[in-house]
Amino acid sequence: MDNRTFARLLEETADLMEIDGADSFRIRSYRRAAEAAEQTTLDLSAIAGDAARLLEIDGIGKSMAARIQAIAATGTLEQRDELLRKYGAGVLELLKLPGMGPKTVALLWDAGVIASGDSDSPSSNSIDQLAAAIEAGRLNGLPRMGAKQIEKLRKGIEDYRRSAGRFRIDVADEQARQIAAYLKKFPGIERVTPAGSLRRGRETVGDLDLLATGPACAAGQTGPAVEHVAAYPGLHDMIARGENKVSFHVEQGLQVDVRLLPGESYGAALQYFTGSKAHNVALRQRALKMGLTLSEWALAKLDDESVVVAAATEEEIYAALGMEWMPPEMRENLGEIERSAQHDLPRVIEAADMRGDVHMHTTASDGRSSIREMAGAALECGYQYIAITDHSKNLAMTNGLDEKRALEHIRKIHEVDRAMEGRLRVFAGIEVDILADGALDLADEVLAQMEVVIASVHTRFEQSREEMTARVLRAIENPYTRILGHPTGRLLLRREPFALDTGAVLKRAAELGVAVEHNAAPERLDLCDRDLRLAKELGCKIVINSDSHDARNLGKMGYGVRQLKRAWLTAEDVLNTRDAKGFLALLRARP
Ligand code: DGT
Ligand code: CA
Ligand code: CA
Ligand code: ZN
Repeated sequence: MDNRTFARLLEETADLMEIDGADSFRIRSYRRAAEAAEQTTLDLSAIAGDAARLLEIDGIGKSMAARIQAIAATGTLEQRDELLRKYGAGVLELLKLPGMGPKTVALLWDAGVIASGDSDSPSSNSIDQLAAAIEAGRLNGLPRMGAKQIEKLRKGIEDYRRSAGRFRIDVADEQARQIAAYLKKFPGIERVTPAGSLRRGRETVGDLDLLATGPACAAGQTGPAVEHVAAYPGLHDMIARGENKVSFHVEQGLQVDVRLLPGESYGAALQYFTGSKAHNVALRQRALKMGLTLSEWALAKLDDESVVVAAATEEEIYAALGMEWMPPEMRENLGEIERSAQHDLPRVIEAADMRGDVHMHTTASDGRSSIREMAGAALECGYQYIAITDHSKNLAMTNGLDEKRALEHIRKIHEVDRAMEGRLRVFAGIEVDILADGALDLADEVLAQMEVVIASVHTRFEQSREEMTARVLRAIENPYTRILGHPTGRLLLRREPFALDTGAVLKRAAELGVAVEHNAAPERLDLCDRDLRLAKELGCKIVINSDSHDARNLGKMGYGVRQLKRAWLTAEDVLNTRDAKGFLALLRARP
């Protein structure tokens, strides 16, 4: 069990206790313990047996150490399960709606808007109940439930239902890693590879497709291996169990399809289950024209399917079809099949091409690490430079910098830069807020001293398309703006992009020589793959950044690189694949 699971269970218990009106001091001890579990670098499940070591962690006292031991032993907390039985499993989902905290849930409970379902009711039960109550006007007149709040809830439910059932790429990735590690513990399972949308690097994943191979997966002998899959500790419920395929849900709700395959058809299966469906359909047509048939088992002769042409690796299959192997991110039938057949595929960017990361936050605003810690993490990534870009004062809740603090911060950044003695360049920068009218949040004289000025929208998302477009255009017209940060403001599965004429903004950014960002934080991935294609077509300068708020997050750049691959971008198209000097020169260049 990873620390995040401990943190989640403790946090959920705190939420449920708050709904239940428990003593606020006790609730706070759960939240502090959850925070501690999230922050600590110790592996909680590994040290759970040793109460003394748990007690050394800041924020964990005697009673919380006992709770952590209970979680390690049972995978859950009795307090939490008891409250879930009382309020219904759906209340945890209810808490995911924007503007919905434990206090509001308690209010809805007291008013009889939500009631606990029987134990086998679907988990979305509470959300359905709330939607029905809004529809029937039964929220009107409840305390703190003005028309605006009710409308916000209605919209929140709509968004939630649209994205329900999909999962962020980093969440799916982490699950895939955990399950693969477990599967490989079985002696006859040698290799586990994610396929489907996760392998193609899609920003969200519907279900997880995992392919397993090895001697234990040979045809007719899969019994014990299937047994092992079915015993996965993170399994929540079994969906279907056959000789070659086991489907189940993990506790977080994600569906997992594990397929057990003999080594000789592994390449064919990997190709087939990676998809996309559209890519596979076009590929099969090409095979037919060549007198071949392509299935999840093999590429074979059409007139005699027992004659296998290629099956063991993807490379052999594509080669037998007269094509080059291509990265899974490109397999969406958007021209890659034709280009590959002409041996004219672009060499798309790779994570190893990155030389720097120029958007990250420190403890000066809402980050959790120091400038030095960020620099240390950047060295581990093999980077040559970073830029420290904390928030500006308009974002008060992030402790954003005003002019005075910003100048002081520049000095500290330059200090670290000097201390790195050339091993890493540390640029002074800022993520300056774009105010409601498009003005930047800090004075020109201060911006003029920064090497990297990112301008971003963080407030007033509800503006009309005209207002928002004018606002962003004005911000990029500012001569100090070098990069437009997370241009559409979306939060995957949580907040739609704001209304914006993206085409007009990208076109103007290209004219002005202002770079546009692909923000690689897995909750953003903004610009999306389609807009990235457009940005390239329009001749925009493109930068990709991790937007890390913690030194441990710099590695998440990889999720963004995969979106760039999906957009067919090359290292050449991206500014921060250049060395420090080349990057700065390109960033400053005006057409
Ligand atoms: P997802 O799960 O919605 O994020 O997207 P995928 O692409 O992972 O879709 P999924 O899990 O339904 O199927 C995985 C791959 O298996 C898919 O990319 C292509 C292949 N596949 C599944 N069903 C079919 C089918 O009916 N025809 C073809 N040609 N391929 C299929
Ligand atoms: Ca899938
Ligand atoms: Ca699937
Ligand atoms: Zn931002």
